[in-house]
Amino acid sequence: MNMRPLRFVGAEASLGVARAAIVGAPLERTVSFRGGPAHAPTAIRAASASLETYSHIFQRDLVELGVVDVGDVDCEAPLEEALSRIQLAVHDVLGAGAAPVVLGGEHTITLPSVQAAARRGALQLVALDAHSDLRDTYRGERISHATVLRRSSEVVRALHIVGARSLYGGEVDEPCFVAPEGLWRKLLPAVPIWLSIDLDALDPGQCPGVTNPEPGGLGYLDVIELLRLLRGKPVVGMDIVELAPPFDPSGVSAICAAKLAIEAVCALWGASPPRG
Ligand SMILES: [Mn+2]
Repeated sequence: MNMRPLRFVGAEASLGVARAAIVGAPLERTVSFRGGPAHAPTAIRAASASLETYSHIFQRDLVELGVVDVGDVDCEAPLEEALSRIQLAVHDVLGAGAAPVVLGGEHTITLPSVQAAARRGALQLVALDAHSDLRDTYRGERISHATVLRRSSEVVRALHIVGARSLYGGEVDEPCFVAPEGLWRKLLPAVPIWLSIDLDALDPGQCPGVTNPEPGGLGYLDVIELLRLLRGKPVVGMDIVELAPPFDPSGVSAICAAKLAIEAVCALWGASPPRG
């Protein structure tokens, strides 16, 4: 038989030599508006097949950099257990010397991801998000897509939120909000960075298939500029969350997510020479 599993385009390396690792985290538990993130890792992998592995912008090729697709974390478990499985997967990838690229799933998956990265030392979180996700509790829950940046802020040394335009009103004095062009001034020098891209940070005109669309967002090329800014900085891992395939009938949002993953890997982990 000549079979192959569905995997992210160009992810042909193995863990141990790969510079980055695709990790699916199809968690969908606390979604409040419209569902679908459980199907996102599969949709993003399928969409990636339509894309080139070469980044014309960053002049790197995913295949040459070495990327592995380790599959999906089994999230069919009570929330706490699912989160610890995600944390373990991210921890294992980091331990293997690769940068995790976690495909959510709802935004809640950022918490176990940064917890895994913070086990290795100080960390700062750069989150692209339309929503502040800074509530202390939401619908009685302390851990939820609407509280994930509050919980994550308790784990990291600094939190920087770019693209927020949906706030509940209690967080306006928080120092974490930053304009895209101001991020470089806010970053703590030499402190490792986790990058979280909630796709709703993008304008719904360019990435409509998300759980909670919010008008007035970043353009795709704004996100590319942020990747350019983060290039050469100590980014240790990233996630891309909140794609809702049922609300992405054209598939363009899944392609946007897959393309951002390719550009991010080429930008963030393509600067140094390949691993020997
Ligand atoms: Mn979010």
